[in-house]
Amino acid sequence: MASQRICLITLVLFYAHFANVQSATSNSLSDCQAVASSFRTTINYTASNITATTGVNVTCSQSSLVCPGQTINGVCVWQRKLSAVCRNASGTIKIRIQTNGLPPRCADVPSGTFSELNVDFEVNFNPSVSINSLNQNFSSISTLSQTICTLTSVSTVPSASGFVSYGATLLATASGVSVDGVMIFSPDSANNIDPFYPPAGGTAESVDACLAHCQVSGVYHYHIATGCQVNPPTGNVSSCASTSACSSSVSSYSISSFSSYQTKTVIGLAKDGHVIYGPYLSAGTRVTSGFDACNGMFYDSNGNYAYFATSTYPYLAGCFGPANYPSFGPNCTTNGPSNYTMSSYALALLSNSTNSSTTVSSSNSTTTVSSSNSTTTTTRRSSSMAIHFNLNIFLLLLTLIVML
Ligand SMILES: *[C@@H]1O[C@H](CO)[C@@H](O)[C@H](O)[C@H]1NC(C)=O
Ligand SMILES: *[C@@H]1O[C@H](CO)[C@@H](O)[C@H](O)[C@H]1NC(C)=O
Ligand SMILES: *[C@@H]1O[C@H](CO)[C@@H](O)[C@H](O)[C@H]1NC(C)=O
Ligand SMILES: *[C@@H]1O[C@H](CO)[C@@H](O)[C@H](O)[C@H]1NC(C)=O
Ligand SMILES: *[C@@H]1O[C@H](CO)[C@@H](O)[C@H](O)[C@H]1NC(C)=O
Ligand SMILES: *[C@@H]1O[C@H](CO)[C@@H](O)[C@H](O)[C@H]1NC(C)=O
Ligand SMILES: *[C@@H]1O[C@H](CO)[C@@H](O)[C@H](O)[C@H]1NC(C)=O
Ligand SMILES: *[C@@H]1O[C@H](CO)[C@@H](O)[C@H](O)[C@H]1NC(C)=O
Ligand SMILES: *[C@@H]1O[C@H](CO)[C@@H](O)[C@H](O)[C@H]1NC(C)=O
Ligand SMILES: *[C@@H]1O[C@H](CO)[C@@H](O)[C@H](O)[C@H]1NC(C)=O
Ligand SMILES: *[C@@H]1O[C@H](CO)[C@@H](O)[C@H](O)[C@H]1NC(C)=O
Ligand SMILES: CC(=O)N[C@H]1CO[C@H](CO)[C@@H](O)[C@@H]1O
Repeated sequence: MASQRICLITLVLFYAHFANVQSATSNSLSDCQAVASSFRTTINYTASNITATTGVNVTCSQSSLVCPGQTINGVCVWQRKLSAVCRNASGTIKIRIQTNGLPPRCADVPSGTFSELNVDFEVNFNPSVSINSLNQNFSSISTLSQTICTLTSVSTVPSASGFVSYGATLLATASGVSVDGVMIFSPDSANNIDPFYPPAGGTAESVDACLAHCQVSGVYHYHIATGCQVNPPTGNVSSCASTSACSSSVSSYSISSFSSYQTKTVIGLAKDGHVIYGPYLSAGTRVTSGFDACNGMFYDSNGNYAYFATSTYPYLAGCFGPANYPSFGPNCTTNGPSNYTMSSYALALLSNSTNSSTTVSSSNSTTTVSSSNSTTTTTRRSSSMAIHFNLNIFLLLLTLIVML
């Protein structure tokens, strides 16, 4: 009986210690490496020049397509080159992505230019952000549309992300890089409208069945998620127009292409250092709400923030968040949300900090998250967690000894 009571007391202490541990964003070196390992890299170091490295050959025997490499006996051969490396820069974990932008599969590019790129940037990995300190706060359809519906608005990355570009390719219209090395662009077409569901008077753009296409200077890119990112098809890739499920609804096709990946799946990294996930938050649970006007979401109680693939415009990342949750949507699409709602995590983070006198741990946790300089605070929290953990192990062992 006594030992049972002690056990109960220990459990209460165990819980209390963990309840006191303040939440922290997952941006340790190993968190970064886990995301980096989702990239289909061809080298595991940072190259001085990614384009000059030896890549991995990709062959495509499809005829009448633009070839970004050389055509040998009617077969197009190119090398894809991709690196994703994490490092600890004096306590701040950074991720460096280098890619030549070429895909690990056939790409149906029927005409125009298809170029090898030299993309190379480094950014703070999953930097801490706060619902109380928004990067975007849209007050009208007009201000929302001016940002989301402008191709080049992703050229500005929040300074707290520490984004630095080292490559030769300009990234003004890129929002990130896909795990297959292909660029992810702003959700907008060259005409600053939804490329798939344009408003009246606009024209939809054509893509291949992997939902990508080249812009005028030959940069192959995505505007919307596709299962091809995580599972490149072998063999030929046709056009979306000639694939009935794709041509009837690009957005449904995008989501259904993840039928074998109905769990939280890294599909890319945004230029602000936040992860881009596929359409699912967890096994079988698709993200259909909870995202903000940028398409980012606070998705756990630690305050982690990431972009998720949605079936509504802006599909991946429309701007760099966190943003607010307006009661209106952008005007450059016929497939946008008409309003936005906070995730339960966002709500909890908000209410806990709004009322600073509510609880000891809650009031100071969000303050720390919002005031950034994150890695120092994260390290401190991690070590305090370790101390609590050790203390709890000790108490558990003590209980076991008493029980024996
Ligand atoms: C990098 O990859 C090579 C093989 O390509 C492997 O031998 C080496 O151990 C890897 N290095 C690291 C640090 O993973
Ligand atoms: C990188 O390598 C490519 C291919 O070898 C070369 O064309 C380019 O000039 C190099 N860039 C730099 C900055 O050295
Ligand atoms: C890659 O393709 C080139 C032709 O573009 C060829 O010379 C080379 O041997 C191939 N490399 C491998 C490893 O297959
Ligand atoms: C791909 O298309 C080419 C013609 O464009 C054809 O010769 C080849 O057999 C096709 N490959 C596959 C795997 O269907
Ligand atoms: C990162 O670097 C800082 C300072 O240089 C150091 O205190 C910390 O232990 C390092 N973290 C890891 C995970 O190596
Ligand atoms: C967003 O802007 C509104 C005014 O339009 C303001 O009331 C609100 O406090 C702002 N929210 C944040 C988190 O900055
Ligand atoms: C959307 O709103 C912006 C800003 O008010 C305006 O400039 C633009 O013309 C509008 N676009 C459409 C398609 O209505
Ligand atoms: C916020 O407070 C509620 C209770 O008021 C608690 O359940 C929740 O875990 C807290 N969230 C965070 C992120 O601390
Ligand atoms: C929010 O949008 C959903 C559909 O996206 C709609 O069903 C709902 O009525 C809207 N709510 C408000 C308050 O406009
Ligand atoms: C804030 O918390 C205090 C004490 O917990 C409570 O008295 C007060 O009503 C709360 N205020 C709001 C706005 O929730
Ligand atoms: C919260 O942090 C502030 C300074 O950041 C400090 O003055 C205050 O005492 C802290 N509150 C608690 C309850 O730890
Ligand atoms: C100690 C430290 O890293 N301080 C930095 C906190 O972040 C600001 C900008 O957000 C930097 O200017 C400080 O150097």
